[in-house]
This record gives sequence, C-alpha cells and structure tokens, in this order.
Amino acid sequence: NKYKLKKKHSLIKDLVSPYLSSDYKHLQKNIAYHLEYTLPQTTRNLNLFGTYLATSYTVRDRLLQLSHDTQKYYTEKKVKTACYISIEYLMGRFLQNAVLNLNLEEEYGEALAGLGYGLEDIYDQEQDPALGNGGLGRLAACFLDTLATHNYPAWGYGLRYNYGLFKQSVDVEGDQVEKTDVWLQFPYPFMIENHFIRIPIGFYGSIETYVDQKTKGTRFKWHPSEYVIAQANDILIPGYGTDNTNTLRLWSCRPIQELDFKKFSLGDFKGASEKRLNAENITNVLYPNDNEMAGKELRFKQQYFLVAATLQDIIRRLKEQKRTIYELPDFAAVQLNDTHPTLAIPELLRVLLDEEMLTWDEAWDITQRTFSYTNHTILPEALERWPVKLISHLLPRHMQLIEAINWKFLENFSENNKESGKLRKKLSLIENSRDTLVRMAWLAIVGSHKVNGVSDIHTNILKDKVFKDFHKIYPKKFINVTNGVTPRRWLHACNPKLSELITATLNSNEWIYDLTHLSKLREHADNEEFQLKWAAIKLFNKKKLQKYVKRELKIDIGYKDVVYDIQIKRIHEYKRQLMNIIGSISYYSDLLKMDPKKRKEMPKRVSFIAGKAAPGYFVAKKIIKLINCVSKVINTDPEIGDVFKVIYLPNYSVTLAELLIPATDVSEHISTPGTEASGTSNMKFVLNGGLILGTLDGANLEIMKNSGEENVFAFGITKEKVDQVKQNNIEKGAYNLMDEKMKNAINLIENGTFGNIENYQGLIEELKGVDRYILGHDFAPYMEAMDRVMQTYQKPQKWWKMSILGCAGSGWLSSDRTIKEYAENIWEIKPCPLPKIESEKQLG
Ligand code: CR1
Repeated sequence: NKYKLKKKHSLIKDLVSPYLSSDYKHLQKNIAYHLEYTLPQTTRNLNLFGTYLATSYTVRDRLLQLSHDTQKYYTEKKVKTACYISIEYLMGRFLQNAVLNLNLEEEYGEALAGLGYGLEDIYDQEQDPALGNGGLGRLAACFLDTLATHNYPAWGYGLRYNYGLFKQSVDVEGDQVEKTDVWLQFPYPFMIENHFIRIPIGFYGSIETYVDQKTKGTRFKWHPSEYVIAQANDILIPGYGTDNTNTLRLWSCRPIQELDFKKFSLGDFKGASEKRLNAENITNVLYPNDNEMAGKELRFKQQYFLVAATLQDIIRRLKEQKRTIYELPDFAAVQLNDTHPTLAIPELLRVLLDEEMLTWDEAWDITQRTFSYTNHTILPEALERWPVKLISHLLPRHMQLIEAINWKFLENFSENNKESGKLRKKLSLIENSRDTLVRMAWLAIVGSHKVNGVSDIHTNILKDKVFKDFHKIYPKKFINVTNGVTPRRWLHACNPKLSELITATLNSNEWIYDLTHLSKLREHADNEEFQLKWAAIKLFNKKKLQKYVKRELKIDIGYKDVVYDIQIKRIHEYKRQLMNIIGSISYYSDLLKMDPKKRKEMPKRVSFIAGKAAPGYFVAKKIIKLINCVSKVINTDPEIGDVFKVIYLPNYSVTLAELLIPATDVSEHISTPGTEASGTSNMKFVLNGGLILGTLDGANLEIMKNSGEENVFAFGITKEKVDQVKQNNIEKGAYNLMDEKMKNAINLIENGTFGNIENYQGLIEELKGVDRYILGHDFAPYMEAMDRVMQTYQKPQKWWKMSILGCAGSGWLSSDRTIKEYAENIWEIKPCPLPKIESEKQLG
C-alpha cells in the first residue's frame, strides 16, 4: 500500500512538473488558464484586477508545489520546527514579495507585457492584508521571511480576521475617521482554505473529578459546554533564492453546526443562525490596540481559540510521525509572541495531564521545555492581566491549573518571615487588587525556558525593573534578542534602484541574504561619484512620493533641496508625535518673525507624519487633529510658501511605508527614553540611507553603536535620568520648568491659531501639569538636533557620507541575524535546505 502511494505521488509530480516550468511562455499559459477556468467570466476579468488574480493563482500553484516538497522533506528528516504563535501578522502585500523571492520577476514581467500589462500595475491591485497593528505584527512577518529564506523548518500560527485593522481617513475637521477593512470582499489567492484541517475548540462547562484506576490518584476532565471549529487557512511563505517554503496557518472560527434546523423549521430564523454568528464573531475583528490591553471577553476567547487550535495541530503532526508525546520538546519549539498566546501554557498542561495521562512533573517539564516567551513592551497599560472570574467562567479547568502552577511555584518561597511574604506577593501569578487578576507575563515566565526582550536597553529594563524578582530566581532564563527587519522587503523590493546600486558596487547580490556584506560600502562613503549616484536614487524616490502626495492630497511639494523629514508609527503619547508637532508650531512661529528675505533663503523642509490611533484612544486622536489643523494653517500661509510644510498622510500601512521609507532624508524616533522597547522602522530607514533623529531609546542606541554615533542625530537624556525629571515635574509643575519656546508654541494653540482650544484642552493640561513623557524637558534639545539636521543637509558631502555609513553599518539589523540568535539560543533548530535537485527553478 505504502509503495503504491509513493508511486502515485511521483506520478502526480511528473504530471504537474511541466505545467509548472517557469519560462515566460509557460507563465503566460498558466495565467490564461486561470483567467479562463479559475475566474468566472473571462471577458469581464480581462482587466487589471482579473489579471492580478490570475497571476496570483499561478504564483500560488508554484508555492503549493514547493510547499509540498518542503513538508515532505522536513518529515523525512524528522527535523525540529519552530512554531511562532502570534495574534498579529502584518504581512504587507504578497505578490511582489513572492515573485522576487522565487526569482521570477523577469519572466513574469515578460509574460504580463505580452498580455498588455505592466508588472508594477499588477502588484498595485493587491490589498494589503492588515492583520496586525504595528511593530509586533510586522516583526512576525519579517521573521517568517527570514525563516524561509534561511531554510529553517518553521510554522507561523495566527488568526484569520474577517476584518483587519480599520482603514483611516481624515475629515474636514482634521479628525480620524475609521472604516471597516473588508479585505475578504474579493478572493485573496494567497490564502488557501485547508478543508482537511478542522479542529474542535471547547469553551465554558464543568470539570469532572475521578480516580485513576492505575495510579489511584485523582484525575480531572474538562467537559466544555460549547464547541466551535477552528478552520485552517494557509499562507505559503517563500524564501529568497531557495525552494524551502514554509506555512503561516491562520485559524478562522466556524460553528459546529451551520444552522439550527429545529429553530429554522419553527420559523425562528434569527435563532437558527445565532450559534453560527456567535462562532464567526470570534475571528471577526482584529482588536485595534497597539501597546494596550483590550480587556474584552471576546479578545480572551480569541487568545484561547488561537492557542488551543495551534497546539492540537502541532500534536497531531507529532503523532502523524509516530512519535510520542514525550518527544514534543524535540519536535517543536513554541515561541509566544508577547503574552497574548500565554494560555498555551495551561492548555498544553491540560492536554498532557488530562488527555495524555502524564504525571504533573512530566507534564510541567515538557511544557517548560516547549515554550519560550518574548516580551515586547514595558508600558503598564499593555501588560496583560485577566480577571480570575472571567477565566474561571470561560475555561474552568485552565483556571484550576493556573492556580496549581502558582501554588507549586510559590512553594519554593516560605511564608515564614515578612520579607519572603512580601516576595511571595510580588511573585504570585495571581494579583489581589480590586479584582483578582492573573498576571499573564508572570505565567509566561514561569512556564517558559527562555524569556527575551527585543533590544539591549529593553532587556536590561526587564531584568532590573519589570521582572526583577524573576531575574533573581532564574538569571539564565532572561536573554536579549535585538529585533531585525528583512532586507528583502525593506531594501531589495521597496528600493530597487538602491538594491541595484549596492549589487553593482559590491559586485554580488549576496548582501540580500547576508546583510553583513553591506559593510563593504564603507570604502565608498567618501567617493564623490558614488555619493552622487546614491543621492540621485534618494531624489528619484522622493519624486515618487511627491507624485503620490500630489495625487492623493492635492499638495504640491518640491523634492530637490527639500529635506523630507518623516515620523511614521502608531500615534501614542510615549512616541511623542505631540513634541514633533509642537516643534513645527515653534518653527513656524520663528519663520513668521523672520525678515522675509532671510526666510526665503532658509533650507526647505517637509515634515511628514503618518500613523493610526486606536479608535478608543482619545488623546491620540486629539494629537491627529492637532497635526491636521496645524498643517492646514502652515501649508496655506502665503508668507511661508514652500519653505516649510507639515503633511499628515492618512491610512498608514505596510504598503505606504514601502513608499515613504526609501524617500526619507531624516526620520524621527523620539520616544521618551525607556519606553520604546525597540522600534523596527528606525532600522528600515537606516537601511535605505535615511538618517535618524532620535532619543537614547530602544534600538536607536544599537544603531548608534553599529553605524557610528557621529552618523545619528541623537539628543536628550539617558533613561536613568528620566525618573528625576518626572519627579521635578511633579514637585515644581511641568509648566514652570518648560522651555520658553515651547511655552510660546503652546500659547499659539491656546489663542486659537489652530482652531477651537477646547479640542486641545486635555493635551495642554497634561503638558503643563505632570508632563509624564517629559516633552517640556526634551523640547530644546530636540529643536537643537533638528537644527543640526538642517545645517548638515547643506553640506551634501557630509550628509551623503553619513547616509552611506549608516547603511554600511546596518548589516546586523537584518532579521536573519535575529532569527539565527533565536534558532541557536532558544529554539535549538537547524536549517534544513531542500536538496537542489528538486528545484523547479532548475527544471525551468
Ligand atoms: C514595541 O512597542 C517593538 C515591537 C516589536 C512593540 C516596539 O518598540 O519594536 O513591539 N510592542 O518588538 C508591542 O506591540 C504589545 O507590544
């Protein structure tokens, strides 16, 4: 039987192989095939969008074959896999990335040209699947690209939300308007519903206690009272220049029963669909909060749904390989991306104890060896704590297990004296505040064998402050793994001209998968001819952005001799977009006071800001409004003309970032020291020759170390001094300590220059009162640093040298380096490249 099956496999492979060869004629045939047979109504689909769909189906065909080969090979080799569980993935558009990674850009270009379409226009048809909020989800996407590129056996696990992150527009008043992101309205060819993978997930119910006849010990069994189905939807992840193709599996929630026929027959049509709607609700919407806990029951359900489905899937694959449950830690390394998937810990424990009948010690040992946890933030409002009451209701057995874990853990710390009593309270997984709450980060630490922060400074804060007591107990458990970004999307794909120049200069494209090669650019940093080429590419990219701004916002800006200054990220008080805009007000006021002749000669700057605010984050929304109102006043002031502009770009997304980052001269990363865990866009800017105007925070510090301090416009105090400044603010009142220029700018807001002051009352009161993020204190150094930026830009040779050296020092910023560290220091997994013989590229 086995022999027959093998024969069948190879027969089918032989049959499809010629279909999948990759010369452009074949691609064209494949595209025509899909136009004709996959999409209904060819004639109507013979347009850009239809052709985009058909093209995507041909890419998907290729990926499917590579993925089959990959899975087969991994299984044969019995490799250990990394399983990355994340409630968010911010993948960005797929088609261009896949075509580039498959190294088929030329062939597709030719094939489509023959049909009368340009590749770029086809790429442009794709929606940007926004299944994440910000850095955390984008990091996960970069990791997937690296894992495939470097042939690591890996799976991504997440949720397939019906509606992604809201679409943002700005109304005439300058306010953010949110619209549902109906991204599944049209087919999305890169996501493949896998009908064979359907997993039941329970909720609620009761716990049965019984005596195990063998051991005479007490055993428990959870009887959920409600079930839903987790349906797998697979996105195949190609690597660059390799056949290895991994899978991102996204779960969507289906009802156990589509329709209640009894209710339907009785005429209760609404009731008949109620269960279906309730189930679908679980994966309906991505919670739009970044760095903030939502605290809603439905979100908690999402979290459990994600981990329960994922663990069942992993264990099913383990057993398919005829391996025992004891081998789980050698079969899969499961990474918890922040605390959102922490319920995986009690869930695995439950499976091992109640279903696999292991002893506690065995089960706990396997659990700890399987999981590791990454912390992404120290902001208190983001640290997840869930009410015991809610957990007990939704997942009674899990709550019981969390209590047991806590009890066993605290056993090690005696209750006898006052000191250790205090310590027990601090260490307890369950916090007794007004509500009794489970501290998810504590649970994640105790249940994992490794815990990591995402930059040097962040990990040190975890060790010294946030998780101090745990660090004392488990000093070896805590390690740093500084974030990174994939150079494929964030240089090679988004900045093709720079990519070409680098390849030509280094005489090799090896840098695309080994970014350390960029260091060889150092020798060219002073070379005038090279500088000119480098600068010309920046100008080209600025022009592209200029066109976009004209088309979308009807604003005319120059691009030559204009500094493009950009701050793009989620709007958050700690990221201090407010300081940026107050800086612009202050600069505007200085310009107005200037002699008109001198003003005209001032170096020109456009300040771009983009980023969404969580719909419930009132303060952040007011900041957006202020930016828009300031922008309106400045941009329409005839006195200012083209010397200075402030532009807010709506609907920030991965796709927009791909346009903005290559076009940036200087980018702002100006968080209060100690608040931005890492930041990853800072890395992308440096990679694209953008300079950084930044505080001594997150990965900025490591960029300074690697690209040279002299190549970064750094300003402000170290994190150690922040507490003292905050204390001074509290004691003396922030307004009394505030810089005069900032006072003036605030004055302009208060006297109505930018519209009704009532809109900004809250913002101003905070700045004048406590000023938690110490804008007042940092304002003068910030303005001084911006001044340095503008001065330096007037010296092209110096500027471009800094730009080139920044890029040359960014080899370590690659997520390839990051993943190598995870693989070696946490997961203990190894690359497993497919033998080249099977390569369909070689066949083609
Ligand atoms: C951090 O704020 C970091 C990313 C990725 C974010 C940002 O500084 O670069 O994670 N944290 O590590 C986050 O989203 C929930 O926390």
